[in-house]
Amino acid sequence: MKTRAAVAFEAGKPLEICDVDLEGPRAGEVLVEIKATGVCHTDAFTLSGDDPEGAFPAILGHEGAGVVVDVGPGVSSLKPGDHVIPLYTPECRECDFCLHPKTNLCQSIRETQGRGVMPDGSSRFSLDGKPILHYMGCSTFANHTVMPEIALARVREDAPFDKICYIGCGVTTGIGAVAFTMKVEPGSTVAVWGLGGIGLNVIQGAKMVGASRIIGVDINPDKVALAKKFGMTDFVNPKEVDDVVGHLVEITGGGLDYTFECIGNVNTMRQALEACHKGWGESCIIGVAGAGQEISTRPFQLVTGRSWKGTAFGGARGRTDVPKIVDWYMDGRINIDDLITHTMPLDDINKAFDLMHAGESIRSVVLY
Ligand code: NAD
Ligand code: DAO
Ligand code: ZN
Ligand code: ZN
Repeated sequence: MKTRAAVAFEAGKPLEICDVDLEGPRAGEVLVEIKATGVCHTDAFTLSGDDPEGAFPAILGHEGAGVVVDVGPGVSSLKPGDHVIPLYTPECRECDFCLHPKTNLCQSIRETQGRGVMPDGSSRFSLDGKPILHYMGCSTFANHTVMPEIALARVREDAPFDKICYIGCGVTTGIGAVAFTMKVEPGSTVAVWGLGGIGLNVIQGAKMVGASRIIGVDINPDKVALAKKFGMTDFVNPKEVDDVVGHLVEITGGGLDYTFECIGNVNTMRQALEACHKGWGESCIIGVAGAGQEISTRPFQLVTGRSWKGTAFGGARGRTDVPKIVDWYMDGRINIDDLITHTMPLDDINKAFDLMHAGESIRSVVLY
């Protein structure tokens, strides 16, 4: 079949809207009509050329929601008409990682997904007979995509696609980092570096679990109003403070119980670790740093009881946890609507990247 897609032909160039060829689902695969997709910082990171796994031409996008159109042989958990959220972190429920209680990093299709192909090693997308790569196993910047069954979470049918698509990455990453990865306890103090599409979800996660103080750190003061609405109690602008770590340690009487880096900057990762309380503070890296970059701190920071952790997709096991997070949204426990600041048709998708780079959007959502 033909489907309309935004194709990344090469790094650093705008996406091009094309009618591409899409082959139907093979064994264990599912054809999905994407109804809405968010545009995440990680798509921009890959398009920039900084992503070591980034390969072109590709159809980017990993934060979608849609409807099952067709299933390949052997697919048993999904049928046409089911509403689904694509998962860039699949959940096969069989591999050593899925069976281990401490990780969500299913490895069953990791190698092929990282190369931009389906588990059988081939791509379903092509243009003029030449293959176009998949991206993060999802490729939601196409009106239709083919995905492995194990990388689709079935969700309730009354949930709006234009909101729940954000659960496919940003919402789950931020809230999950707090609730699943770090298991922040009620009454904890929390600081969040970067008040963007991920950091604001960390803030609402921290509020949801009952954190007593939630400090936001960002160089853009325009983010303050929304961050306060989501639960931020204090704001620190590094441009107005000489020593961010010293300032945070001082205003918290010794440092934070938990910190989260949601920027992808190795200097702020160090700040977030060193602003943790001596003896027990724990820092979580969420931001993805550029290829070849390294983090550093004095080892004594860890010797004296601070811990450095990281999270992918908020530690969520997608097929199990994503439907629950959709329920949290539908029950009014989490706010997604106020984070979706812009919507646009696929033809205008490059505007979503411009808005992101200008710091004007939290989330842009493309509606098909
Ligand atoms: P964003 O661009 O929406 O937000 C980044 C924020 O950081 C902005 O508000 C910006 O003003 C602020 N900022 C930039 N430099 C700063 C500095 N030096 N000090 C303080 N604030 C600064 O980005 P996002 O969509 O929220 O994504 C954040 C990071 O999370 C990215 O690196 C993205 O790739 C990563 N990410 C990780 C996962 C995961 O599973 N680990 C999932 C999704 C996204
Ligand atoms: O299993 O080795 C692995 C990696 C899984 C990929 C997880 C990616 C998480 C961070 C990228 C940002 C997501 C938008
Ligand atoms: Zn993302
Ligand atoms: Zn698995």
